[in-house]
Order: sequence, then structure tokens, then C-alpha cells
Amino acid sequence: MSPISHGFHRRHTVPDGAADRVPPGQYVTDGFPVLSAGPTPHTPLTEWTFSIRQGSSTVKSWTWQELQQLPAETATVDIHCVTRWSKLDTEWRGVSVDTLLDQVEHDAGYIMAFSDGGYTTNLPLADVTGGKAWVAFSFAGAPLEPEHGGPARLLVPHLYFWKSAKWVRGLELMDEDRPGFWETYGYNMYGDPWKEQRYQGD
Ligand SMILES: Nc1nc2c(c(=O)[nH]1)N[C@H]1C(S)=C(S)[C@@H](COP(=O)(O)O)O[C@H]1N2
Ligand SMILES: [Mo]
Repeated sequence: MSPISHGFHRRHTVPDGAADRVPPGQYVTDGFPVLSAGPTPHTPLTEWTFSIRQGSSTVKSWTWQELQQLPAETATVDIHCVTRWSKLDTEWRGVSVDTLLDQVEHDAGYIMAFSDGGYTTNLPLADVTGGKAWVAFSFAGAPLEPEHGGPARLLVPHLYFWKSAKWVRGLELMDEDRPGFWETYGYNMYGDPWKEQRYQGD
């Protein structure tokens, strides 16, 4: 250690030129922490479906095979967890939520993502359309690990990572916004990392 120390040590360094990609209050990590509110579900792919629901009815549903036949995209994005880690240039492959919602006629303003295990999270429709969100099934060139949400998770990188529901099984179309799992426990309804919208009232 340098004999001249200001007592300030960055636990993690921001790569050159990337400072403007790290939202306030976040640090950059090369690791990939696992944050799950419950046990990791293991739904067999033969039983897996992705459904769009409205009220009590399923308006559209894809099997795993059907989902794989839709056009997939690669997304290289930065992700930001509310527990303050950010990870830059993460590489995902998945189906754009636009591709899925294009097959459904609706005028919903919000969606609730729902997952195996009961996790939910709410999002404005505008935040999962327009090329901003994916149902991702691959990470860094390999099938998505169960701990990180495999077989498929929602990926909404411009919002805090709790909005990226792991083990996602579908989207419920809603006319009005409603809190999901963490939002019920005081997390922000929207979760913009650039505005540090961590908790209710931020
Ligand atoms: N189904 C489900 N999705 C979830 C969670 C969860 O507990 N269950 N945790 C959220 C939170 S708080 C974060 S930060 C990220 C963590 O994703 P990771 O474990 O792949 O890092 O998943 C989000 N999606
Ligand atoms: Mo999180």
C-alpha cells in the first residue's frame, strides 16, 4: 500500500471510460451475485409455457419450443441491482417482449410479470416495449443458469434488476399499476437507477 494514503480505497474500479455508465450509489462488480427471495424452481421444459394473461383468461401462450422458434436477439447491456452492484456489458440472448406482445391485441398501460415460485413485479407497458425488454434464456453464450432465472427470465436492464423477474412464466396485462412482490414491501413502483428510485417515496 502507498505510504501516502487518503484512507480512501475503491473496493471496485470502474473500467476506463465507463464512469458515466454507473448510476449514483452503485459500484461495478465482475461477479454475478445471486439474489433470490426463495428457493430456485426447476420446472421441466416440457411443462414450461410463457403466457400473456388479461384478467382471469390467458390470451396467448407459447411452449418452450414455440418460444425458441421466435426470432431471438442478442442484448449487451449494463445491469444495476438495488443492493448497489452494477455489472457492465452483460450479454444475453432472448426474445424481445415486443415480439410477444405484437401477437396480442390489447390497450393495457401496465404489466405484472409473474414467475414460478410466486414472484411478481410490475412495470409500465412503455418500459417493456420499444426494444427495452426481453425474455432471456441465455447468458454469456450459455443457457441461463437456474440460479440466475433459467430457463428464462425477464430482462429490463434500464430499471433496477428486481424488475427482471427470474423464472418468468408470463405477463399479466393491467389497466392500472399495482405493486408486485418487492413493491409491496416498500420498493419503488418504478425503479429508475439513474434517479435512485430504490424505495417508496424516492
Ligand atoms: N423470481 C424472482 N425473480 C427475481 C428475484 C427473486 O427473488 N425471484 N430477485 C430480483 C432481484 S432483487 C434481483 S437483484 C435480481 C437478481 O438476479 P440474479 O440473482 O441473477 O443476480 O433478480 C430479481 N428477480
Ligand atoms: Mo435486487
